[in-house]
Amino acid sequence: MDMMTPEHLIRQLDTDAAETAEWIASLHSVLQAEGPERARFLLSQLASAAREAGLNWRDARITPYVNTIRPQDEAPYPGGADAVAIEERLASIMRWNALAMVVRANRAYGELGGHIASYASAADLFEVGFNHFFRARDDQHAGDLVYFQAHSAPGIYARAFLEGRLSEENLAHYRQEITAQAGGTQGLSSYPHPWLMPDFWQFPTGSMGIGPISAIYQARFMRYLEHRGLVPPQQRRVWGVFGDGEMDEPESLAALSLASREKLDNLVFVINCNLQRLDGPVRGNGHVVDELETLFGGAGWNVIKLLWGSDWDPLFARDEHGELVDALNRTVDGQLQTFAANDGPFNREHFFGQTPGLASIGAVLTDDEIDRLKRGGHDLRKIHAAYHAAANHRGRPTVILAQTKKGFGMGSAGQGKMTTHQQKKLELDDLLQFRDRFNLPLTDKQVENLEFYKPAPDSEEMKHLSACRAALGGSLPRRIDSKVQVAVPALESHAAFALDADHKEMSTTMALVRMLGGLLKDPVLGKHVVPIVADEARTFGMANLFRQVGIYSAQGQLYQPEDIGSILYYREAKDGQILEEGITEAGAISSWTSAATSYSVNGLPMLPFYIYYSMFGFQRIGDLIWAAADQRARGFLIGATSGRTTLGGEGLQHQDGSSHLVSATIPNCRSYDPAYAYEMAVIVDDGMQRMLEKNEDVFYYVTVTNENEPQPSMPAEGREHVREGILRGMHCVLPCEQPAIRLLGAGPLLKEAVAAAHLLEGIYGIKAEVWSVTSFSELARDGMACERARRLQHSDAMPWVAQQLHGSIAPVLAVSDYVRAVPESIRAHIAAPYITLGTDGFGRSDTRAALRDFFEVDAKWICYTALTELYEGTKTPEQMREIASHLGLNLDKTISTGI
Ligand SMILES: Cc1ncc(C[n+]2csc(CCOP(=O)(O)OP(=O)(O)O)c2C)c(N)n1
Repeated sequence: MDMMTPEHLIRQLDTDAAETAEWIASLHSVLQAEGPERARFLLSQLASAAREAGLNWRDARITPYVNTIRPQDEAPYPGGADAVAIEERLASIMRWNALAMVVRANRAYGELGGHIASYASAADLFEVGFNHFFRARDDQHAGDLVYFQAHSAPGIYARAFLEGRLSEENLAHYRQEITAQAGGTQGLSSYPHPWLMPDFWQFPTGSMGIGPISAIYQARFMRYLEHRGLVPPQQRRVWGVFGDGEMDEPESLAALSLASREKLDNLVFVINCNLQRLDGPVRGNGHVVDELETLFGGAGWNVIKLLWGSDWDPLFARDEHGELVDALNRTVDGQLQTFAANDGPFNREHFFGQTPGLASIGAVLTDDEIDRLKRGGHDLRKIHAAYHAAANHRGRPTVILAQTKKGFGMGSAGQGKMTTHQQKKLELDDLLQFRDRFNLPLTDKQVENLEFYKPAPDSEEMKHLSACRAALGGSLPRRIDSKVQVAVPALESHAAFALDADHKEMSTTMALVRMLGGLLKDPVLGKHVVPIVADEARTFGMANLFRQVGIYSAQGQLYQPEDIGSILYYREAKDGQILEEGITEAGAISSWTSAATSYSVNGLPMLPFYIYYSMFGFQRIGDLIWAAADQRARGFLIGATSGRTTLGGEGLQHQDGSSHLVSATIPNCRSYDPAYAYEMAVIVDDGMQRMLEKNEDVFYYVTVTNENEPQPSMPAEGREHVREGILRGMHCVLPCEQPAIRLLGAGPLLKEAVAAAHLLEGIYGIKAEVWSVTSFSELARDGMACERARRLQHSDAMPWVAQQLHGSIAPVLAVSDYVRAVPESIRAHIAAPYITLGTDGFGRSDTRAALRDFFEVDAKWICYTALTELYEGTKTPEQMREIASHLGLNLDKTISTGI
């Protein structure tokens, strides 16, 4: 408590208080006589004079620990004191129902979990938004987007209950989704999950940090659509209510400068600064609010501190010598939490008792009044004033740092307690106290039974609540499952070059980019396509698109690009179509999610292609992809320069051998590892049809490589059958009668399998059939589905892989440029002996040939491995060594995992 704050130091350093007072008086007189504009001008002149004099002076960027908005600048409350009183009652009812929901669930089943204290602190912040700001979508307005702090979900359900959207039955099944469904009702998901409550939740926020970065990119994508002329400009906002602890996540802060750089004044963050996280204080020994003020302010945001309620105003008015402000500046968050957890007498003694001046300020209050002094985030008027200022601020995004008490109103059972985050069981006494604290019209019995409370339809509260929501376009959150279709052009129109490649040499990346160029030109689909890169467009040969469709820039292009003379010049434009995000995979995927959910969020289907180094996808930003999946995203993720042995020289951190393992775990992600350009074309075509025409909630992960290869044409005969095979996961590319072995090659290693087949036949007279496996995960999923149907419904459905390999018991050998677990995923569905080769271990930098030898996945190793299986029991180890030596293989080399 004896911290030295700047104000303290200033007082000590003030060697001439009279002179200081003169300067301040001058400022006040300028302000009064000539207004704030002139005052600001003079201050900036002073600052530059100081700079010129070499003073190296810089504004501390931290303002005192008081509200940014002065009482006299507060916007009037719509409906005045009557409305405030009604809304306070409503907030109390929300609090009770939210609490009852959690406590009830945990009374019944202690394992269900849930949170009370977070919403208790956020309730008023939500309520002001619901009653006055959060606009729903209707015929006139496309609707605001609101990101709700996930573990405050009970409060959002409580409101939906009062609005008549959820029933008591629903509330009684909080966190019991399966049981509820079995009983014919809808349960309530733990956190916001569009996948589980598709008509309700829009944005998953349960994983901390995902909400903030997503909200920023959604606000940016709205601008993108406007600037491209795809939607009319409109007053639409993105609101994000997040926790102060959540701001520790790197993603929370990662895109702050993008928001200010792009002048996203359609974006408002409300940070619920209850000063606590799960384990304890967020910044016990400092001020999280000040830290966030510096961070957001430094990044160019408009910062509004909302710290103290209206009942503090008279106290500040009496604070002639700045003692109160000084004390607040000095009181660190850990201490503020202790004050929150204690009563009036304690606060009088330990806060107001610090100096005689403070004591006299506090003397006008009774102990009870001290106890009830509100923090800014619990005062509807102050919250309204802050939201109003934020909504009307132009040119910059706004953050409101709202100070609250965690577990507000939970009394000795939870308010400000270290353990409050996980408090989900309350004793009867605590419940009764809560009722009394918030004046809830509930009998003791009703409290004991944790009955949900809903005022009569003609009560003041219910009428007010309905009127407010009606004025704002209806209920919210609400996810709209738009069924708008976009016609997909015929495959031949943009992919003829791939279907009839005729052994022209190209990489699958080149083929994809060429297809993309064609799709962008399509008169119907073209404008819906959103190419996204994170500073790798040139790597993937996409520079031609710069000129063709331009790079989106909210400011257009304010400079003459160095390469203006080139036909591929770096063209930035306000209506540019490419989102070039710079080196932020987290940002690029957030843009992708915005575009991929546009069909629902904006009622306008878009088709994003995010093309990136595959290693920096599922591994680096997997959780953002998981959230996109929850949000029912539709689009293409293109994992380029993929394959652990195919990327060549890039080495350990770049070579991806695992993304297909992770992508396979995402239920609505269809993953493909095509070898040929025509396969890729068929997959993209299928994806577009499913997502844009059939409106299926799936997205596609397709890996492409940078290895130039002669590309075969799609077989002219039986194209439908080939297409089916590609999409279901495998098709035969080198058939043979009665093969001794079947080789399954995936992606870039298919050609090694083909070469191995030639070796086997040429040297050893062994006939091998070769299959292209485009998707182990699709084969595995189909296999699991058939297996389950067999077990449960006694179905005789046969997995695709089993159908294809049916009719022979010749061994099957699979090779993939990913870890062996990928081809292993289909083992259960193969009747014949099955051997897998993959690229487990750390990558290395070297040539593809050296890497494939190292990982034992090249043609020779495939050949040798096939022989070990075929010669089992007929050749001695010495003979096998001889074969290896003949093939040029070293059986004594370090094992491929490289350990
Ligand atoms: C990525 C991630 N890590 C951890 C958690 C677990 N978790 C849920 S809430 C929470 C504390 C949140 O604190 P804060 O953001 O301050 O919100 P408050 O509940 O205090 O309002 C934690 C650690 C999570 N949901 N997501």
